[in-house]
Amino acid sequence: MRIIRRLLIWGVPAVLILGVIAGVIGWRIYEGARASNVGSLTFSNPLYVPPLLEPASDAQGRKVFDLTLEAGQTELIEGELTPTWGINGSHLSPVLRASRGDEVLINVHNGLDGESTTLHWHGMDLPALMDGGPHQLIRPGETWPATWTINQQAASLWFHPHPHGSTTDHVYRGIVGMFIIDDEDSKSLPIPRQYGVDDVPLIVQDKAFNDDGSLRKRRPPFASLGPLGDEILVNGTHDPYFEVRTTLVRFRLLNGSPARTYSFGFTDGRSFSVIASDSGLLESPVETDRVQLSPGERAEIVVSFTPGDEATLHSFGADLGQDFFTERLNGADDTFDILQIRASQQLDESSPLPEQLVSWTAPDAGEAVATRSFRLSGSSINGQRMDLTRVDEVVRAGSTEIWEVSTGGPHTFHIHLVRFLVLDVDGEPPPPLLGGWKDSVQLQPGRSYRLLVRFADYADPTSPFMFHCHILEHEDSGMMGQFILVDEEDDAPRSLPDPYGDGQED
Ligand SMILES: [Cu+2]
Repeated sequence: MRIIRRLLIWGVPAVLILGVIAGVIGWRIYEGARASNVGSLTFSNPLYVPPLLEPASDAQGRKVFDLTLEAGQTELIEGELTPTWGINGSHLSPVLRASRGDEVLINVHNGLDGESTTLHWHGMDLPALMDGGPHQLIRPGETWPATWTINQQAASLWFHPHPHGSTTDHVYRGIVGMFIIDDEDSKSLPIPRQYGVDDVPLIVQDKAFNDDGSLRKRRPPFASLGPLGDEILVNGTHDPYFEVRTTLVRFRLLNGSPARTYSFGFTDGRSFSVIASDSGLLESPVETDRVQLSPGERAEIVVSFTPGDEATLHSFGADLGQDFFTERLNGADDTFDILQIRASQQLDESSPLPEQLVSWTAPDAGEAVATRSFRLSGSSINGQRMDLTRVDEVVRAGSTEIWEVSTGGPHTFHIHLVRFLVLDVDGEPPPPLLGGWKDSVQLQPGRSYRLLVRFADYADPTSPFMFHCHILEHEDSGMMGQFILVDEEDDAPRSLPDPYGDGQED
């Protein structure tokens, strides 16, 4: 009797628990298999390369770009029409390009029916009122003129909506574009720069689709990062290939996905050179066979080809810094073919990459006038969720600070306006790929990152900049804070107006 009772007391719950564990693992294996493009692509569609938008010029000599946000339908998957959003078209945006010293005027017209949004220039050094964060709301039918002088080194920046609480949705529907900044270095160095030929943007995004072709936010059970698509689009192209005609080709990789981290490399194991990170060229090319990008991060890579060559750009399993099981729940083990690259039988010989690209004198960490600590966990930063009316940090305009960032889970820390250097990770010098200027950094749980942050001289005590997690649903759920730049601490306001508080938004 006693044995039977023990069996019932211990056996039944044990069987139930084992059943749940097996169910979760089975579901993940099923979902994981669905999320693996390996072998399933035939590379049958030519890669779409978004056109460069030619600027007009106004009486003040500004480069004028007119952008219209609009809804439409796009054939993202063969034979299916997907309702999407785009800029000057139904999906994604033309590429914007300007040089250091240019004054730009960008008229952003909101042609979306009944939807307010914003357009944020990610990585741009500019006044807070022009930043396009959640405070610069553009209501349907309105046009927002953003104007500033380009004042930073050559880089691959990007732009996307940033409305309070609905960034994931607006980005996922397709409002994403690349903004290329040139400077004297990028124009004179012997690096590939013929747009669309040997200098090619690759906006990588994962999507999932319903049977009727509409976009679906696919959520594997227990994934904590947000939607993880099972189809990869590159510049909106599914199953893409690209033909190259030169021995060296530069790809500007942007992870424009809501939650997924990619570890890019080639299936034949070939190495390549990373020449730039988020905020511009590295001092020297870094030779590697993998570059990992979390949402919002960019890297420019230069890949070498021989005549008739074929190479497959692939995403291998990513390292989120979590334990084995949690990584799998978050899709870190998913692998994808990204793009097939086909080299012509005759290739134009490119100049070899220079050993040095740019040189800079890193600011001395001793110049930092303040050290601030940020802990990302739950849906908050330092225990506080985003409040549009609260000023979280007051920073002296033109100063340099050290921001110490740590996290309970995998997050990506992005600071508007600035570029920063990673001083150290857990007290150790950063790996070479984190050695350049950045605006976003992937954080691994339990580690501490010290960032040396330079703040531009745009004092405006009434307009905040954001700092936040760039995993979009984390941002939407409140993992974001605000800082203002001031000349004098006394200028700091206690609260800010809430642009969503007039009843037009819900
Ligand atoms: Cu996050």
